[in-house]
Amino acid sequence: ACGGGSTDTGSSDDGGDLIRVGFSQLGAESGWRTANTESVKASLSEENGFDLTFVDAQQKQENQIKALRDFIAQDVDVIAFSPVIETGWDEVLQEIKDSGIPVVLVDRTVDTTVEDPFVTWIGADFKQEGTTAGEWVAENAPDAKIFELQGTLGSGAQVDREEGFGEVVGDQIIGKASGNFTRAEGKTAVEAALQAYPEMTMIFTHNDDMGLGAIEAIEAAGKVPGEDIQIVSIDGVRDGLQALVDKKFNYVVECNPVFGDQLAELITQVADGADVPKETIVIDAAFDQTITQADVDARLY
Ligand code: GYE
Repeated sequence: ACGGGSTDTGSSDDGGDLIRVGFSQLGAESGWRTANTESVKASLSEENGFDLTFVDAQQKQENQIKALRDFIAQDVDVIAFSPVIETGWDEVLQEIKDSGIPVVLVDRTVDTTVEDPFVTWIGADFKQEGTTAGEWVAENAPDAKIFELQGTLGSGAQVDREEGFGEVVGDQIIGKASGNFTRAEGKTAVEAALQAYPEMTMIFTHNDDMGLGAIEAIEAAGKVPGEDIQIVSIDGVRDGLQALVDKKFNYVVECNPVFGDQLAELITQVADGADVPKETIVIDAAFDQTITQADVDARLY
């Protein structure tokens, strides 16, 4: 193996009845992603009837495209992937289509000219997540001056969360920048934003990890996160909900990454050539500071 990305494969030729799946995960950028990867690997296990080739693209589209081409060469039964951004897939999706291998799209979405590029998609309603966050702000902080910490630019999660939020409270936004869904880049973006927008009273972050980076930047600047600068976030990973209990986050819209079992079921049906719904929306909740430590401790991820 070469060219970036780590591969781990349990494949062998004696896997007679196993469903051979190539899964291109976009990276390991966040707590959400780690939980999602664990869930996918646990569900697509050999015990459950799968021969999984899992490749982590380290947030690079070129690594994903290479992995997808490898899956075609291996002639797997089903290709599953979480696209890092929405565009740039036309060529490889056409190649997959020509190979006849069915595609299951996971988590993020694609924007492509290829017709019927995938059999089915499973993921969350990102736009609704942004809307839910916006509605909390409209109700609880209608005067807040908001800096928006965007996820990876051009990703479905960034585009749709921004749209949903902006439709509700767009006129309160004073600035935006991307933190690429990571804690480190979220921190850097907020350090710069604290200089550029001293009037800021709230950060809307597209994921918890960037929000946790924001906390570090805010505290380093001598301000109090959750008070001087409120934080509204998306995901609901354990560290994010802990920040809510600690009153450093103010509101968190959940995005549930634990859908490996549903994915396994879909892949099985697709491999059998059975009819499947075009999309499966994973159900999300939302939490405010009334959440308890016991709720956080009971969390699976
Ligand atoms: O919110 C973020 C991750 O695509 C839903 O990607 C996913 C997002 C998730 O990096 O933490």
